[in-house]
Amino acid sequence: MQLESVTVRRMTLPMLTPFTTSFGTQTHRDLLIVEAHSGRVTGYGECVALAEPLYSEETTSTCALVIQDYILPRLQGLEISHPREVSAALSPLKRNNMAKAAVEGAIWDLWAKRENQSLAQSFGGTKDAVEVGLSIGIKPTDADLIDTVGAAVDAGYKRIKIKIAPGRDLQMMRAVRAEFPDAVLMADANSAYTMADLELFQALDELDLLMVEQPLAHDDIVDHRHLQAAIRTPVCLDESIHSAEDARQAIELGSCRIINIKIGRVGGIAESLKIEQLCRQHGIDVWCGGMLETGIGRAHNVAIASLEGFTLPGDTAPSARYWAEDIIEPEVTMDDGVVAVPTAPGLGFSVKQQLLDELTVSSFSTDW
Ligand code: OSB
Ligand code: MG
Repeated sequence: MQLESVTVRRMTLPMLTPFTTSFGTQTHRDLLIVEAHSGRVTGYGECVALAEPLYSEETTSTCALVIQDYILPRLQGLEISHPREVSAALSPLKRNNMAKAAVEGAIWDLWAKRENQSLAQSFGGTKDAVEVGLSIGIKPTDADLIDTVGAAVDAGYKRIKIKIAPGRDLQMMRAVRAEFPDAVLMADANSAYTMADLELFQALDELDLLMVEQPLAHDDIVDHRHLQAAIRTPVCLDESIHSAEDARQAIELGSCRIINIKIGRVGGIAESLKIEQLCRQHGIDVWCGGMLETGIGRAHNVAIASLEGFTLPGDTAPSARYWAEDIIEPEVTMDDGVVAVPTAPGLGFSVKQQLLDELTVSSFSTDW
């Protein structure tokens, strides 16, 4: 297969409710959708970078530039017999993982459709449904948070993640635990703390959390090792893991017991598969993270979460939670805390092309 053309669209979607983490508040999602065309088939990918470099160094604008100037030229005329070859062709380009993953994801969807396989099937996903957790942003008051957690428990989510930040941590988590003694709870710090906060994490041990996600710096695995050695709660790494090599080093050091895989953060599906395999070999639990995606990115996430090594519920809540109207149909539904893995070819959804056109504020295409 050769790519005949690729189109990249930029759009801004207002979020139904603002989402606050230790690094800031998202009220809108500024994102890219990649369409890869070959033989009258279209594959879709989503770029998960945020508008500002607050989660990682990439942004929507840097990704658009890198895709246009560096990624697409390397794919022109390339004979692709398997989508795994895309990450190999892009490997000379350092990092820019979210830009790479957006394009690789579109090509993977395209290839799966042409092979008449579901995306999950195309890389060996075995589950027919995946367990779903919810990620709850920082709320103005504990009462607001408790209401939101209560609604999530009632809705059947299998695991509830609560964002923490300095000043909104121990007391707040104690209040939630007191209200929901049996809930499966975890906290995500988005790299807001240092080892000077060790006592805080030791105190969190009392709350029987499933894990604490990315407590320390976004680029650290050494201090995380010291922290993990000093607390009972499993440490999960998110921001710190960009590749299977990073995962290997973190596992070897003992920096975490759990890894959150985000396809965008690690540069694509091929790299995600390597990390899943490595974690399976080492008994490290894995789950699929989220980046406030539309239905397109979410469908990629559900497909990857269907792999055996994804042992814990992921942030794969139906994207209707974030958007007034999603760009895919039919709408994803969650029953008893699980979402079905689509079996139709590729992503298994159709994209609302007219809505996509309406939402597009700018776009570029290859001139091959
Ligand atoms: O750390 O997992 C994170 C959203 C944006 C940036 C980072 C993170 C998140 C989430 C969202 O937690 C989870 C979701 O997409 O539902
Ligand atoms: Mg996280």
